[in-house]
Amino acid sequence: LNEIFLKDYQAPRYLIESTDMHFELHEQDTLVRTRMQVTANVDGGAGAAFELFGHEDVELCRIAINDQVLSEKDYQRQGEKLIVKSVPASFLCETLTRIQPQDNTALEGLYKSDGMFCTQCEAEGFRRITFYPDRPDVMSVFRTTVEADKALYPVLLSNGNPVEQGESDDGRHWITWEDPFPKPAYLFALVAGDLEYIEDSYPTMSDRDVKLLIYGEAKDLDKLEYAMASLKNAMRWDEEVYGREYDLDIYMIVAVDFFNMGAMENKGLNIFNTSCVLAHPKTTTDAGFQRVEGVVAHEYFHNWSGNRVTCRDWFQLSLKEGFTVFRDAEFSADMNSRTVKRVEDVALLRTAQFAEDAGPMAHPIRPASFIEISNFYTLTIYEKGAEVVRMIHTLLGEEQFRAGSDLYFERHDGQAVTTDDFVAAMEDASGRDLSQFRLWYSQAGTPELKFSDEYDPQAHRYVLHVQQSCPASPGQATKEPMHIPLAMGLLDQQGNDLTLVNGETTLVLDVTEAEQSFTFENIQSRPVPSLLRGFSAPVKSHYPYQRDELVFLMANDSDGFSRWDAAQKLAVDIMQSLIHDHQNGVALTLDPRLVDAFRAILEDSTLDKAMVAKVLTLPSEAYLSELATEIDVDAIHHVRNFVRKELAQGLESILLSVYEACELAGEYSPDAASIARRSLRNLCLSYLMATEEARYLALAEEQYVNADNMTDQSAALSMVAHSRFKQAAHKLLERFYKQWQDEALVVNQWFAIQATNPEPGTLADVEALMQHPAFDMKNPNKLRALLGGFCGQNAINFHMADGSGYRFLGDRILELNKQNPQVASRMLTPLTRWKKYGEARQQQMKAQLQRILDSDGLSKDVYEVVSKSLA
Ligand code: HT7
Ligand code: ZN
Repeated sequence: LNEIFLKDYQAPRYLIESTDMHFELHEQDTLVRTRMQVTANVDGGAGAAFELFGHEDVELCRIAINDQVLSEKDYQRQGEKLIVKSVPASFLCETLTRIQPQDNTALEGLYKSDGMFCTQCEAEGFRRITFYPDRPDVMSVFRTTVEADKALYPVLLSNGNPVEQGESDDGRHWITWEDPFPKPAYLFALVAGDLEYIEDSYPTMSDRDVKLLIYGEAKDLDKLEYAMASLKNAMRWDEEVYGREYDLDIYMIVAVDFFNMGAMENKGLNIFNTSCVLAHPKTTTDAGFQRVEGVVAHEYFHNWSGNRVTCRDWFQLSLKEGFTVFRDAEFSADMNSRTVKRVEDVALLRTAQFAEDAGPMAHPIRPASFIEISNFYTLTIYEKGAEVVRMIHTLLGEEQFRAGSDLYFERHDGQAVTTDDFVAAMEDASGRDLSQFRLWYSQAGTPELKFSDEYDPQAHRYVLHVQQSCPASPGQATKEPMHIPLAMGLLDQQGNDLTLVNGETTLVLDVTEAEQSFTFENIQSRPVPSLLRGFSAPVKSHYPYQRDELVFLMANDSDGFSRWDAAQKLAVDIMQSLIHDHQNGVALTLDPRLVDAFRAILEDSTLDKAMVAKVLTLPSEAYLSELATEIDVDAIHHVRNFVRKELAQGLESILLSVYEACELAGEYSPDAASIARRSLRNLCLSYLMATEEARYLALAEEQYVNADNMTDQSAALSMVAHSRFKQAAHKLLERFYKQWQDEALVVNQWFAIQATNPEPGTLADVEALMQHPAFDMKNPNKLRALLGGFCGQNAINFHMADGSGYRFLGDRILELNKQNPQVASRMLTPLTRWKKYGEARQQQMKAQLQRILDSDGLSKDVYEVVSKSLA
């Protein structure tokens, strides 16, 4: 299968000045007429062949150049390419294609979700609609007419502004939309359905009124307000923080139930997975509310970082995604608690992105090659990409970063550019040399920093030594030293920050060499270093902390993130020793320092409750697995449960009193303070449930019954469902389903809670649930809940020693491969990490990968992941 390389990039030979489309939507055959006004690119297009892309499922009924219908001898088909050999320097190209959206289960291109037509064109979905130069550096204005049956599809939408409409006697109607901003085809969108909407307006900074419309099914109309409020907050924030104003007169969001990812930033017409837009206290958890706020903002921010300035080619994906994730993270930090947001993002990065960086699909944030671009919508491109932008922000400071961003938008508005252009704008605006920093874009793998230090009491001198390295990754055996911004401080014996330079207590050191030392003078006693404050770089850091020093940092570090990190390090250190003990048959005893440190935090009522909940949450099994050289699934699970139970028994009375103290009166609100109370309260309850005492089962049941919101209800349900109280679990799960069977997103939570049950027998439950009438193999949200929950978030069951979890996933991938290749290849991830398991598991995991590789008709998506993970 074809591998595509960044080094082979060539500018397009022809550009499209304007595109006029006509969609005739039908229940069986949909007809698409496309008229493109084409001109040779200044870079020497004239005389060259004209290249279009079209998927094999698209039937080409007609193609004409300047009214001359082409016959098959006038063009060549090479895979997805259609090459017209001879064209003039400027011409009109017209095509007519026939497609079957109703049979499109891949959910790329034009498809149907619950009876409504919708599109997903990023990255290469447009070629499943029509033949077109479907590449992001070909930008065109679009005029789109959508025509359909009026009764079935009263709402007809596309990008831009509606300009004309009409209807015919046969019950059909049409609307024409015009988008004045040139855009690549991946930002094209169309929706047709029986939809209702809520409406609002937003006065921009230059006092233009923008009409805001959020569309959904009638039954979901009461769940759209939070997305609307989030949208308006995002619009205001982008004006205030980046000086970016919205450009069209109308901004639309449509909620659809069948969607491969979270949402899509199509110009003026975002299409959202219902899971990222619908929010109501009764059906949505606090995490769900925050996700809606974050994703709505993310898609909105793309209007500048993605749409006005887009990517030259798909190797530059992180140009828009890394920058936009950085922007949405800062927005969420400003709307809620900054430290909590940072902790959540770092936990995700260190657990899942670091694992990706160490796995067979590891790639730099600007990959050098790919077989299927859909496989590169990864945590590396998004989350590590955002960390790279954050590092530039750290190096330049707020003001110069803003100057760099202004210059980037001004220089490249309306263009398709590269990550290098982004870095160049940051350099030019700040005068800072980022040449070594650019290695972050080309080198894969997680760099490691190894620290040591020495203190000279006579000279009052402290020296911090640092060595950097980066492990080999596919195709990159050796790495050059990177430019790593290291934010750090020093604490004196009393726990106060030392003033280091210019009154600063936190310095950003430039780590640029393989080995480097930093000297600090006038240090009166041996300090405790606080390293990588705020997680200033996406690296692993190793300093030989004593447990007492970590307890000290937990209590005293002035950086909230670092206090949490110290707690994580302490818990990791303790759990890693216990795992070792367990493996060697040594009886387990918990270091009392962990219990004492946790008690001190629970007793301090002045602390931010959200942070207390974060600090008291033990590192996940997934994080412990990422840190392990060889993953011992059973030992990790056993030890984490042991520590939870010991903590719960040691802290029982304070846990109960904090649980009671955190009860909230009054109406549900998703504000930061209320979310904090609920999260701490539910954390306390989960510890209490870990004692396995019946009185806490009763408490969880009481919470379930009294809950007026989904956060408390589903937290209680999952604690009971994952407990050894089988009967109670069964009863509550039934009751929950009965109550919520008509709410698809809540039923998905019900699937996920059952799929992640760590108790034995879950595989059989999951197999049974796949036959449940509410399950639908074609719906990605349901697949993610049930299959994703079991294979990706239930290690103890997925990795059962008899290999049944692996066989189950292998079977499902083979089923999904044709039906939805993008989802199939994502679901494969847990099998690809076989190298970190013991020999027996490795063999079984590889056998499943091989079985998939040997099967006929593999999609590019699945083929790329399976073949690379077996290489
Ligand atoms: N830019 C969007 C990407 C996306 C996507 C990619 C592949 C297949 C389906 C997809 N749906 C959306 C999402 C975003 O980052 O905003
Ligand atoms: Zn994005």
